[in-house]
Amino acid sequence: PGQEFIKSKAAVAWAAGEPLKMEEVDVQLPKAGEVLVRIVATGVCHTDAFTLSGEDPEGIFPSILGHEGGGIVEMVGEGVTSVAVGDHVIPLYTAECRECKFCKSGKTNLCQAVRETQGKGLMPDGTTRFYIDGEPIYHYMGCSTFSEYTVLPEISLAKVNKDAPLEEVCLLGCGVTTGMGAVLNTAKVEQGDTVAIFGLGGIGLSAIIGARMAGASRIIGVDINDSKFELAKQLGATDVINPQEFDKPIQEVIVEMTDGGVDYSFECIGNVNVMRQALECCHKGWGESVIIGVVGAGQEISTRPFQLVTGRVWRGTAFGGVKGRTELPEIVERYMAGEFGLQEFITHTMGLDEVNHAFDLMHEGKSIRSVVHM
Ligand code: NAD
Ligand code: AHE
Ligand code: ZN
Repeated sequence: PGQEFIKSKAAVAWAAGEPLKMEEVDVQLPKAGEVLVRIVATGVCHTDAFTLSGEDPEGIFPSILGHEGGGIVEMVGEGVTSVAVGDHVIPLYTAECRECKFCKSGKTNLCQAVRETQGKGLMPDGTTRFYIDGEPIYHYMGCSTFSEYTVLPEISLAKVNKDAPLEEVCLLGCGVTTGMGAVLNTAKVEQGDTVAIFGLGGIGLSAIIGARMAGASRIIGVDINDSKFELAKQLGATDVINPQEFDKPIQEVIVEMTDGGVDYSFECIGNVNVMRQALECCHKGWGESVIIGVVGAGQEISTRPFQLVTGRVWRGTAFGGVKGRTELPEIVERYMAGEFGLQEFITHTMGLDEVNHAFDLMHEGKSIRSVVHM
C-alpha cells in the first residue's frame, strides 16, 4: 500500500465461530462521498455475536464486526459537505440519504441507498477499504467499529454534540436507540398502556426506558436470567417474571396478570418460540407485538392465523424506526439533558484486544453492555 492507506489496529473475524484476532490492517483513505472516522469507543451488541456465530445469512468473512460506535471525523473524501474533520459522529447501520423512495416515503427509516452493497460487506462503489497484505477484509453493517479507523459513506454518519461522551453515547448507535424507539416510534405506546418486554438485555432494558417515558401503567419484564431483574425494576419494570418458574405457558400467565393480555409486547431476544409467546400474550382485538430480535437463516415464526384474525398485530422494527442523521442528534441532546441514563448499561469496559472477553460475558449472561475503549 502507498500513501493512500493508513495503518489501523482492528479485531478481525476470520471465520464463523472463531474468536476475533487482533491485526494491523491497511485502511484505504476515503473516496468521494466517504469519510474516515477514528473510533473512540464501541459497544458490543448481541447482533455482533449472532453474525460471528455464522447464523447470519448476510455474514461475510473475513470481516471487521462492530456497529455500535462513536468516533471523530479524521478525513473527508471529495464532495463531502455534511461532516467535517473533528466532528463527533455515530456510525449508522441504517443510512439516511433523504433522496431514495424509502427516505421520501415518510413511512420507514429503512433507507436503501447503500443497503445492497452494505449487505455484501462493501462500500457503495463495490469495493472494500480494508486490506491485510493486499487481501480484502470486508465491512460489517456499513460500520466496522471494531477498528481504530473505519470508512463510511457520508450518509451513514450522524453528527452529534461534541460535549457528549462518546464512551457512553456510542450505545445510541444501536441498542438503546433501538429499544426506546421500538416503544416510542414503532408501537407508539401511550399513557396508561400495558406492556410486556421479553428479554432484558441492552435492548429490552432500553424498551423499559421507552415504556416508562410513554407513561405505561404496567411494564412486565420477562427473562430466564434472574440477575437481569434488579436493573429492570430500577429502570421502571413494574413486574419481572421468569417463565421457568411457572408450570404453564408464559403467555397464559401474562394474559391472567393483565385481564386479557397486554396492549403491546416486544421480543428482544431473537427466539422464534418467544416471538410466538409475545404475540399471544397480547390483548384480543388490539394488542400489538413488535419483533426486535434477529434469528438465524432458515428459522420461521408461526402462530394460529386466528390470533391475527381476532385483532392482534405482528410487526417488527429496525433501529427503533429512527432516521439516524435527522433524529439521532436530538436523542443525544435528550441524553445530555438527563432524560434517560446510559451509564447503568455499561457493566464492563475493556480495550480492543480484550473484545473476545465481551462476547464471553454476553454468552454467560453477565453483562448488559461491554464498551470497548479504543
Ligand atoms: P442480550 O444478549 O444482551 O439480551 C438477551 C436477553 O434475553 C438476555 O437477558 C437473556 O437472558 C434473555 N433470554 C434469552 N433467552 C430467553 C428466553 N427463552 N426467554 C426469556 N428471556 C430470554 O441481547 P441484546 O443485545 O439485548 O439483543 C437482543 C436481540 O435484539 C438480539 O437478537 C439482537 O440481535 C437484536 N437486535 C435487533 C435490533 C434491531 O434493530 N431490530 C437492534 C439491536 C439488537
Ligand atoms: N442480516 C440479517 C438480519 C440482521 C438484522 O435484522 N439486522 C437488524 C439490525 S440488528 C442491530 O443489532 C436490521 O436493522 N435490519 C434491517 C436491515 O436493513 O438490515 C439477515 O437475516 O439477513
Ligand atoms: Zn446492534
